[in-house]
Amino acid sequence: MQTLQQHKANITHLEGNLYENSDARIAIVVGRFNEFVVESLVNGAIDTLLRHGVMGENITVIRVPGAFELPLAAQRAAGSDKFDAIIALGAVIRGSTPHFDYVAGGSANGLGSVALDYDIPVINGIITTESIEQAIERSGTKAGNKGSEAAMVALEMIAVLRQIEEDDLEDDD
Ligand code: INI
Repeated sequence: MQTLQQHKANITHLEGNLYENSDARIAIVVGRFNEFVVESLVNGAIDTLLRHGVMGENITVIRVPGAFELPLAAQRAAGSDKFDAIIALGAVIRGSTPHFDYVAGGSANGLGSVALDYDIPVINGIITTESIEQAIERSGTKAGNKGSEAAMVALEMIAVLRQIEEDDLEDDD
């Protein structure tokens, strides 16, 4: 009979790395609304992807009017079979919209559905804040850059999904 320690040693652990990305194909869908903030997210995401070995020719940036349009653009990108992950970037600021909850909730729910319907990582890099100041903080100042974080999440998800697939293939052998 195996001991608890032996069972523990036999557990399979899968976790994505961030360094084997030269073939990763990424779509960045961008809601232009609050462009001043959003462009910093786009720059952060692109910078992080390139620094982690993603090739410029494998990155496509798709711009739409606002965050509410992001799920449809993400869905089209997912259906094209041209991408391994989709990063959605936008900024929904409560101060500037009475329908904040609809825009923020609609875009987040829609992106989640695309991920599950199309079996592809769709990363929610939409910042939702009370004020413009908070949005600025999350787009490359005090509180980091949400675009950059979203890019890392995309790379990790691509890697871990590949590992799950490879692990599955090994089981079939
Ligand atoms: N879109 C945003 O991305 N952020 C916002 O803060 C915002 N505000 O304030 O309304 C916003 N509205 C536009 C929305 O995303 C759609 O483009 C619009 O409703 C047309 O469908």
